Amino acid sequence: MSIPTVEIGSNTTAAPFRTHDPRLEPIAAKVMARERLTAEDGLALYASSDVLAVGWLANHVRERMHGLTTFFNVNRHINPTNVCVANCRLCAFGRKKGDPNGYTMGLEEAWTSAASGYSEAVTEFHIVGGLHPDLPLEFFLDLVRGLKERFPKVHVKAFTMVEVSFFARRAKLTIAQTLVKLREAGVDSMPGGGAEIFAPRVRSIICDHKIDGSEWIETARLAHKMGFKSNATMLYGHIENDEDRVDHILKLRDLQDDTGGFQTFIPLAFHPENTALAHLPTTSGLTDIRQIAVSRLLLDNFAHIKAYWQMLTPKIAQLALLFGADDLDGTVIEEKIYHDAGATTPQGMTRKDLCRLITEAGRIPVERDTLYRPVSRSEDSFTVAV
Ligand code: V47
Repeated sequence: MSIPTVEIGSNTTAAPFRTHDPRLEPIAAKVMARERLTAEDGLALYASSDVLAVGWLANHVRERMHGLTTFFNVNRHINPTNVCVANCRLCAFGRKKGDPNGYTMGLEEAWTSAASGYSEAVTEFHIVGGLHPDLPLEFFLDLVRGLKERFPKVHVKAFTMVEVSFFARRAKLTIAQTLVKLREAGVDSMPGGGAEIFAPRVRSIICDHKIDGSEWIETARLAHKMGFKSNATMLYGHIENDEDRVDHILKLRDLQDDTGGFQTFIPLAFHPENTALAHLPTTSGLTDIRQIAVSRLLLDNFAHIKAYWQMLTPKIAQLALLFGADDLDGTVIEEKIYHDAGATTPQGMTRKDLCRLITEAGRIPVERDTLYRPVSRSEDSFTVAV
């Protein structure tokens, strides 16, 4: 089959498409014609022995959308508490109330930690934590209000759909009322966590205490309809199969067709250490790279695919930039969720480190804010192009 080459400067898909897997040929034709892929196509991409060809196609789409541009941001994670009523088998971070290894920050402590540990001006606070049985919604509203008072220019990306739903239940409010309060306090957008895998068979084993997949989707739908942007994740590499992954991704694609509220998709590789699933192996580099590529190809209505370096390792995240990813996430600072589950990556990276990874991959680094607007810097301050 002869497929036209891509004509974008020095982009890496300038070589013609070739595959030894005949099942990829009709998929390649659809990709070149910008046609939507089906669930069957997704399964064929997972099953293909030609992972380089799958990557070629994903990179073609990535370069068609973004050229060589590769995004990163300067952010700081804040995890106000690890105390959690859920007892998810996938998690090494959560602790029961009363556990000596549990912690809960006071408000002053959270505000101080937001400012500490890094000299470069952050553009984003990424805030997620455990489902604490006693902390009222008002605590989280005060936390965000205090951050906004102290750091008015910093975007607050806070609370997963699971946390929003938990806050609502505890406060005896509807999800909509809770979202209004969060917005009034200063929440600007939401991270993509808690989605895990929507398939009930898998969800009931890895995180049976969390809201189910349809509640996650309906909470995200409402948040988008109320004007919030959010991200979406998928946890892979545990007990799910290819059908579960395709189902998860296509459910997100359907929701995106309806709301357009998702900014980026982040496939998260399961880290088994210190979890109740510690007997499972970690994912391989090829599984990670293929997952990035399949995500790029199926999610034709998502602008961005993020290779979260903290989870993938900087080395695999860098390779992912040639397999469909256009974003590395950020400086992060003080990652806890993966490090409790055995991650050996550094806790944070500088802008310089991130730019080097991107440039070495033949890509062009662009610092973005949470809403993907370019950021320009001088000394320790920044401006966002609007
Ligand atoms: O929802 C928990 C995952 C997520 C483990 O929106 C685990 O920009 C692997 O959602 N092994 C939280 N994964 C992290 C998250 C995220 C990260 C970076 C950027 C964004 C964004 C969102 O971490 C959880 C869960 O899926 N997780 N435990 C574990 N043992």
